[in-house]
Amino acid sequence: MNLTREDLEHAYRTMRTIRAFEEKINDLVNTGRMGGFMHLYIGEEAVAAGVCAHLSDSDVVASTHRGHGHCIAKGVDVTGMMAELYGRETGICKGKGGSMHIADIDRGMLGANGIVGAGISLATGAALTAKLKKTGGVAVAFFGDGASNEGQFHESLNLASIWQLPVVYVVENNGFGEFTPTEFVVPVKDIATRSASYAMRSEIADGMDFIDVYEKAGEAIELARRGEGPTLLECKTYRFHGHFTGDPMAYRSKEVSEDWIQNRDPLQLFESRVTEAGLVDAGDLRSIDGDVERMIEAAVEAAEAAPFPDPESVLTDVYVEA
Ligand SMILES: Cc1ncc(C[n+]2csc(CCOP(=O)(O)OP(=O)(O)O)c2C)c(N)n1
Repeated sequence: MNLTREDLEHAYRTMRTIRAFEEKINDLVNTGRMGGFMHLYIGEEAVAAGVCAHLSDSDVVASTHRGHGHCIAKGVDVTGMMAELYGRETGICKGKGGSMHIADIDRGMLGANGIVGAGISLATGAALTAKLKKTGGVAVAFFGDGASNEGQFHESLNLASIWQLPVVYVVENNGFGEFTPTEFVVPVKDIATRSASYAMRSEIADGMDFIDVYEKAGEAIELARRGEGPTLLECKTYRFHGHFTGDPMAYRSKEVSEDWIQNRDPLQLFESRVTEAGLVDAGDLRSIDGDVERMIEAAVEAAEAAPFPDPESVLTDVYVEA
């Protein structure tokens, strides 16, 4: 493992920020302080953190409806994200996008996306751009197991393989598509095996283990950067909350969920591993927890104090201006 203490602390800060940001918005939605509903990424933090640790602002990421974790790991400003969820003018998309449309081109975040599978072809197009312009950049598509049944997945993998594009497809297999267990709708045990149809390299990572994701994503991203083509990286993971805030989760066993939450929490696994190996002190992790908590509280305060966008601005920043 070639991670320094600084890298490990950065990884923990990323995962803790995702967790704290989403625990806060879950609370805000449930108590009526924030509108709408959210798709929470809690439980899957090690995937976004492990992959994005290898990317810079000139690499791009295309996300999903469950996109807060990808945005935070890619460096999108948390205060701007919070204001965006509140629909305020100070939001990262001026309050007009909301949870499923957070984007920040300066950070290489092409956007969360309400259309299942759509980010896969966006990342493929971005990888083609990087290849043609010889930027040395890599594109990453995050998507779920359900999205791997979409035509966009199959068409994109085919083109990426034919053209040897610098792209990594990260399938976050969390065991469910909405309220349907993956095995009801996906006939293969490992989604990674779908890459064989496109003569593409694949890899399976334990999506609850930051280090495993970090190492496997690192190899895939390095190969893509060197012009050696795409990879389909399947990360086996689990979402601790429902499909969206308010989902009663009648479709899944409480015992199984509890087992994942108690025994496979990516933050707890990370902490045990790095503290037992003497790589990071538990006290330093607690101090990160405190920093993150204060940052999230300040973000909520700033968002609630900010104005809503001027109705006059409704036709700006859209594709077709009046
Ligand atoms: C094209 C399209 N079809 C259906 C939906 C409705 N929908 C929203 S999320 C979702 C499930 C997606 O499952 P998966 O890709 O496994 O992602 P997860 O929610 O598990 O992260 C569906 C079917 C949609 N938003 N877009």
